[in-house]
Amino acid sequence: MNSISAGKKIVVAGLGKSGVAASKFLAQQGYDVTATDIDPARQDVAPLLESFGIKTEIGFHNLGTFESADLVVASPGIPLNSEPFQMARSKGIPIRGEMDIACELIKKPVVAITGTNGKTTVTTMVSKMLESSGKKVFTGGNIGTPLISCLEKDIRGKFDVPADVVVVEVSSFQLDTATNFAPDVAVLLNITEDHLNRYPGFKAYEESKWSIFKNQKKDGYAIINSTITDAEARISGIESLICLFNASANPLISNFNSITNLNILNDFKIDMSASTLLGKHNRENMEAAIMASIFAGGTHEGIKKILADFKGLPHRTEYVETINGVNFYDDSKATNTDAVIRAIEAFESNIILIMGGEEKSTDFSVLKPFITPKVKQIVAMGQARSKLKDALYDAGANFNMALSMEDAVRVAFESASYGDTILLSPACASFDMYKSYAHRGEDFVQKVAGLKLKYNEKACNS
Ligand code: UMA
Repeated sequence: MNSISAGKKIVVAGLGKSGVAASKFLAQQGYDVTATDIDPARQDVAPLLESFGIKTEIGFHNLGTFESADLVVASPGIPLNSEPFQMARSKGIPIRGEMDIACELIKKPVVAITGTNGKTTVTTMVSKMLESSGKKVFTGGNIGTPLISCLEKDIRGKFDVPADVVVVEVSSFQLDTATNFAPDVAVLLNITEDHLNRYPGFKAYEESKWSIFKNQKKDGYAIINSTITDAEARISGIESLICLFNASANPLISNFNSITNLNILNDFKIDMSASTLLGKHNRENMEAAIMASIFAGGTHEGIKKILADFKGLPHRTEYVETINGVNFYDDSKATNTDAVIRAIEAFESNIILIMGGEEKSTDFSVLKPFITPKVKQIVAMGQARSKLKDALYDAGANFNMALSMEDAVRVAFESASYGDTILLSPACASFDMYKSYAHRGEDFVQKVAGLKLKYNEKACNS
């Protein structure tokens, strides 16, 4: 198996979705796999793994096991400076991710999408555009399905993907363990501050994002938002065919600019006015999705159909409810400041912003210039609430603290007037109180429903 064929003993670290899928796949290929997770609760996956002949070390990481491995397969959620990885590196043992190993074995065209924000939306759009162009698509990666699970052995014993094209959402964590990853089409949507608890600084995070292009072949396509800081300088180091997009150039007609004169794009001036998606960021998402789909064999008709049909994904500035003229929106997916800025920009004014959660060494003060004209009140909750207060109490909006989602929704509604917008857009991860951003968004929706019930009862009784 290409670059892992030399390695017989493989340690898979982390037994979430990525690690379990990698362990099973590698054991099925005959490797000597030890699967390990620091969390004792992951004993729940031990019987399954052991049924594949995999050794398990759960509740601890044994440095000796890492030391004697030929290859370490790292889950994206484990920081690369963790002790077992440092030890493996010091012994010259390669550390790779499940996505990297999978990609090397995939012989179908791979479209990879990264960026701080919008990557799930664009991944979904590209998949739908290709499907509506008649292609069979496997969609995976950071979006939720481990990429390695697309690989099946065919009757000749060769790996294959039962699809025409693979569309993969890629996080910076996955890029950090990608040594050979060489997508045919790679998209970089944007780079803004995020995950600074995992990187020594913003520069390191930027490096990670730009590395999506590093192994691309000369005939691969690099699709890049030309407004990213330093884009011009970075592009000079990329070997593949570069295609730029810039949503501010023309709001309605897709505006591609290929510095390598790709005629294929000239035939594809697509009217984006049929889309109902709001905001400049969504125009960028559409431009990127159209280009990626064209290069992966999408048709004009297939692409246009999805532009008109796609209504956006849950928990991304999603309308929830109106109570007494106050509109509620769920933007729980906004786990960094840039996403919050994009959400604020999508509304006219009179926003009551519910923020907070688990923070990631974020500088919340960058939000100040966006809060002043549009946000009338901030309600801060979760672990980050005091840090939010320190950063934003003088941003020009009233400031309140809340102890729970129910409390936050109530406080926000009590201070709202007819026509106001209550927007959950946290700028934080959810893990201090929830299993995921989706779980947090669902709780918000539920608490808004509870509020509506109470409001209606009160209205009936008065
Ligand atoms: N663990 C250890 N040792 C440690 C630390 C953690 O063993 O020192 C264990 C934990 O106890 C846990 C496991 O590692 O059991 C978790 O691994 P993981 O966090 O990598 O989670 P997975 O379930 O494998 O999910 C991963 C991605 N998770 C992260 O990047 C944090 C998923 O992206 C992805 O969908 C999945 O692989 C399939 O590809 C999620 C995500 O939050 C959606 N991504 C981040 C984001 O979008 O912002 C990057």
